[in-house]
This record gives sequence, C-alpha cells and structure tokens, in this order.
Amino acid sequence: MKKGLFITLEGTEGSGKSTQIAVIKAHMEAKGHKVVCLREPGGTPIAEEIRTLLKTPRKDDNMCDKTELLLMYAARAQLVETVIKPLLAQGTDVICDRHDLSTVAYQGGGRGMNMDDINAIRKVVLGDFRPDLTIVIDVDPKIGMQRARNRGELDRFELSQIDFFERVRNTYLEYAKHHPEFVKVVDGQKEILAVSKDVISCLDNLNA
Ligand code: Z5A
Repeated sequence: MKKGLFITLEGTEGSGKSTQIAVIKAHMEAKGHKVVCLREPGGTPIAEEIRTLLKTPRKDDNMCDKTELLLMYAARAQLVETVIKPLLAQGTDVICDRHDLSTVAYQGGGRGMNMDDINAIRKVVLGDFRPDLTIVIDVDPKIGMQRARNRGELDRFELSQIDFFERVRNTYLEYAKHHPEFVKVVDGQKEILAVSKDVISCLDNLNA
C-alpha cells in the first residue's frame, strides 16, 4: 500500500497555521486522499496532558529549559509512535500543526539551547523520520502576537518577549534556507486567500 504523506505547518505565534491547515485538508480530500489533522505538542491523551503542562503559566514552579525540551520530545515520541506512523502506514495523509522544526526554532533559536544536544535527543526519538513537506508561514512576530492577543488570555509561550519570537522566526528562515528539499516558506502577511494560494502551490509541487 502507498504510504500517506506527512505534512507539517510551522511558524511563530498567530502566523495562520490552523487557518491554512483547514484549507490543505479540504484540498487533499478533494483529490481523494484520506487526511487526519493533528497538533504538537498533543494529539494523544498522554501528549495532550503534556501539552497542558507545557502551556500553563504557574506561580509555584518555573519550568526550566531542559524540562521543556524533554517534554516536547516526550509528547512527540508518543504521537509519532502511536498515531502518526500507523496512519501513514495505512495510506492516510497526516497534517500536523507544528513538529520537530518547532523545537529547533523555539528551544534552539528562542531559548538558545545547544543544537548538538537537541540533535542527540531527536536521534533517539525520531531517528531519520521527517516530514515529506514542511510549510513555514512567515509573519512579523509583532503582527502574529497582535492576532494572538485578540484571542484573549495568553499562555506560557505567548507571555515571552518579542525578541524571543524574533529569534524563533530567524531560526525558521535560516533552517529553510539550508533544507530547501522539504521546507518551503510562504508569506503569511498577505490576505488569507493569497496565503492559501501559495500553500496550495507548495502542495501541488509535492505531486500530492
Ligand atoms: N512549541 C515549542 O516551543 N516547541 C515545540 O517543539 C513545539 C511547540 C511542538 C504551542 O502553542 C506552543 O508550543 C507554541 C510553540 C511551542 N507557542 N508559541 N508561541 P499553540 O499550538 O497553542 O499555538 P500556536 O501553534 O502558536 O498556534 P496559534 O497561536 O493558534 O496560531 P496559528 O494556528 O498559527 O494561527 P491561526 O489560529 O490560524 O490564526 C490566528 C488568528 O489570525 C486568527 O484569528 C485568524 O483568523 C487570523 N489570521 C490567520 N491568517 C491571517 C492572515 N493571513 N491575515 C490576517 N489574519 C489572519
């Protein structure tokens, strides 16, 4: 049986990933594909509990960077092994709102953690497993944060300063430059329909 496609969406806060995931799903389904949408961290009961731990700001304990990194990978291991790989094996396409490149961008770029350490943990958790296509939706973090603020209460990540998100954005762009074979960047500051057009053209280039 033909394996499903693994497509991931990346970007800073409020870049429009969820909006574009709905468009990708409709596009792939119209072509007759079976599609499941997931998110990281999350997507299984265990990984969703880890997500709550990661996102909730708390006054009684301050999560250190190493804990954050390991929890991201714990949630990813659970999702990849128990959900994503079985779906792909049965021919279903998987679209994931964030995946491993978020760790490179947020923990590596944003927090400034050592990339050799991150790469070593990735090797244990993912081996050579990686998406067929990653679309980075690029938005000035000031615009993205404004969109997020319009939604209401901010989570632990959204409470970070703007320079954190600038580092995250730059890391995404730098990574994309070095991995053009599977990472594509689209301008997320265009109006929604124009962004969707660019996203769909990335998919069509993949021969989906
Ligand atoms: N994280 C990490 O640090 N390391 C990791 O390895 C992983 C994650 C996997 C997850 O938060 C947090 O975990 C994330 C990184 C960290 N935190 N941050 N920052 P999340 O899943 O809750 O949040 P998010 O991934 O950042 O998603 P989001 O804020 O929901 O944004 P989005 O999905 O990209 O955007 P959206 O919901 O589609 O759009 C936001 C609003 O903008 C909405 O009102 C839209 O209608 C509007 N929008 C969308 N596109 C446009 C355009 N083109 N123009 C105008 N308005 C638009």
